[in-house]
Amino acid sequence: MPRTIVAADVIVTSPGRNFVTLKVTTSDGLVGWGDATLNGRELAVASYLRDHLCALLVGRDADRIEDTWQYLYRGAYWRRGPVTMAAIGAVDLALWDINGKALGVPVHQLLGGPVRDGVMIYTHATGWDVPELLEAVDAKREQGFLAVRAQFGVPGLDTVYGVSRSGAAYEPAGRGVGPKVEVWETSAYLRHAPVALQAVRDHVGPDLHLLHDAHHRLTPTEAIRLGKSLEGVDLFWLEDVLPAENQQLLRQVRAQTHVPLAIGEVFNSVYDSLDLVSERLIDYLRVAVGHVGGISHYRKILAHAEVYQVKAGPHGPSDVSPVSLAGSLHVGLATHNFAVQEFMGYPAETYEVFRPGWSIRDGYMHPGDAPGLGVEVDEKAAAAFAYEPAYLPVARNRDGSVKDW
Ligand code: CS2
Ligand code: MG
Repeated sequence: MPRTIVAADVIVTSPGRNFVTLKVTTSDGLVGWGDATLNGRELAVASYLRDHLCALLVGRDADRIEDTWQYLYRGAYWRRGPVTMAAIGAVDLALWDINGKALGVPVHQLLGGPVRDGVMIYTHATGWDVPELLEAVDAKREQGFLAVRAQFGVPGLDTVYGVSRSGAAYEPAGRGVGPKVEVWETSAYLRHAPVALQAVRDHVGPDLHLLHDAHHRLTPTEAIRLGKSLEGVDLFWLEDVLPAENQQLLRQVRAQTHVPLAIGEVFNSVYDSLDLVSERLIDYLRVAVGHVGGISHYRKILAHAEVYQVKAGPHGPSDVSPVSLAGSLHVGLATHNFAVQEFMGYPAETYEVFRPGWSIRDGYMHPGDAPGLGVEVDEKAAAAFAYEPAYLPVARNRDGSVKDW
């Protein structure tokens, strides 16, 4: 008897931040969960699912995960793009969840079983000035993290994305209609970044893995200068030095600095990383499982990267929901070229809605052995958190022109 999809429903909820979740129900009473969250553009994906995909799912065989992926991707005429791929990703995650539950095994077992005991995670440490930053890094080390991303304020600027002046936690998207505007000056950043990061390295010694994110803001010349100025810091990676579509220009950066490079959190299919990977212009690929069409497409992206010794280091801020994060951990546990998972953590309310089965020990994360993805969603709790518009900030240069994200 085929296991048929009888319902596909979209849940939009805001426990601490906005999430879009897909619930797929089968004829034998199984429920699979998928994440369709696209930070700051959530309702576009909710509509893609509600208005276009959900009706196509009803009546399909839930066990035909790959065929459903091909049907939604190749059959749509309009391919790729963040909205489309996040919607397909939610369906795919939900079907892998159902398949694991049907067979009584965790998703990592469906992918061939563990190749490691746990997935190393990195978290964020931010401080407006250097002493605050060192304190924040120390706090993360005390919690057992082996890898930490350090972000800091820049002298002369009032605000820097992701760095609060009070030391409080940040959310990538601020609530309210319309983005906040931040003023940015690259020259001030380029002067200060090596000072702040060298101070962290001197403070922590050689063992801690240190990462830094430049948020797509530099030109190739600026990226080369930054890379060279950080070579003595021994970074695990330098992230997003150029806007992600400037791929051919990355060759110049690569030729002139040996700092390891990571890119790809805004990518949505294998076609975005084909050249970067096959020319080995990056060391780490940042694609997130939910944003690239789910596990089915993600594992192909990683298989391509494996050939070129490029490793996965996926995006994992709070806007990647616990459902996607669990999917990423299952893939990470079962995939050889998986280096590190970003784990920013979530606001406390998020855990009132999402109940993940993962665990964290000594800087490593394990998705757990519950059947499927191992995350349950409390729909009643979700209903209590109404959607609120929220946007990532927009940066402008001193002359008022818009800065690259
Ligand atoms: C960041 C994120 O986690 C990261 O590496 O770049 O803060 C990112 O800006 C947001 O998640 C975008 O949605
Ligand atoms: Mg980033």
